Amino acid sequence: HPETQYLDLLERVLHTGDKRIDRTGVGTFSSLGAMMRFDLSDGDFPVFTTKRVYWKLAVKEMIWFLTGDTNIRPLLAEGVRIWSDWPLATYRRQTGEQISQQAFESRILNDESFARKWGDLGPVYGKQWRAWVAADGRTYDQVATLINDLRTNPSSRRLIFHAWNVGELSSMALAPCHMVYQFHVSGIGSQPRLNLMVFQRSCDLFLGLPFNICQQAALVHMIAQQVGMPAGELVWSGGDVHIYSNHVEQVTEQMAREPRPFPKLTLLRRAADINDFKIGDFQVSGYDPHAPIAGDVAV
Ligand code: DHF
Ligand code: TMP
Repeated sequence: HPETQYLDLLERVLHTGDKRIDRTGVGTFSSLGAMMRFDLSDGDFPVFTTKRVYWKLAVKEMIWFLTGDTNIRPLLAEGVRIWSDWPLATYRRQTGEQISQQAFESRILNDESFARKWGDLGPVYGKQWRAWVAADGRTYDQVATLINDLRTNPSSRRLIFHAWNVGELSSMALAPCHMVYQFHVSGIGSQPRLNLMVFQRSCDLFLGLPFNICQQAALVHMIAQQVGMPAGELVWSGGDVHIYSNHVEQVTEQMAREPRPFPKLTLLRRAADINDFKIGDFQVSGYDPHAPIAGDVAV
């Protein structure tokens, strides 16, 4: 089962990882370098099954990246709370007000000028993907260029979008984790298939990775539809892959579980373009995971 790659990685990092204190102060077991491959053909959708993964949240996050937005307000409007902790920490630090997460989120939702001031994460993924500002002063839409190149020059070795904009890192709430997306078309001339390799420099194996794999798979399915090719393979590679010390119990429980078959993804509609996908377009069938396992995110 392909999910065994993940369970094996958890075990390796837990047993051979280097124990250290990280930026957040929580502490991790950390190793350098990992790779996993997932077959996406026939609608296969790698949503891990050894705990329930909230795939809709992960896909909504991907749709949000694709809009180019960097404010958490539209995420909250969709019920996605995974990015609230970072602007909340900034707000508490700068105002000294011990506002609850819930109260902060309602203010972002109900007060547009508050949201503009406190809800923005800086020039993170969406900004770099859709409107990278270059030295020549021009703005580059890397995603639109990618889709155009896939249609006109599928054998290119430059089918990339990248988020590590060095000059803007210091104004981002969090430096990009999944930073390089490289596409590849195999079977040109006979049965073309769209493949993606991702490089993720830093990976929270318990909370981040299950979201990342499923949203990256969703992205391949979306772009594949747009360029008229079936989805092929997702190759995921990681730099600093780590398990937080407050996730060890959860991960140990998860490693004892038997993976079940991955679900299937059907895109119910042909989107007019890459900006036009809605969560309702994603139909997932046959997802039968083990019970959820909760864990705190290190901020
Ligand atoms: N920081 C850290 N330390 N780890 C991360 O994975 C991470 N991910 C970020 C931003 N910063 C991060 C963005 N993605 C969750 C999942 C993905 C994510 C952030 C958080 C998360 O907490 N998932 C929970 C449930 C979330 C919910 O129901 O709202 C889970 O059990 O999967
Ligand atoms: P860092 O910037 O100090 O590496 O911290 C980022 C943390 O967030 C790290 O634990 C990796 C994790 N992360 C993911 O695993 N996936 C994601 O998509 C994001 C945004 C963060």
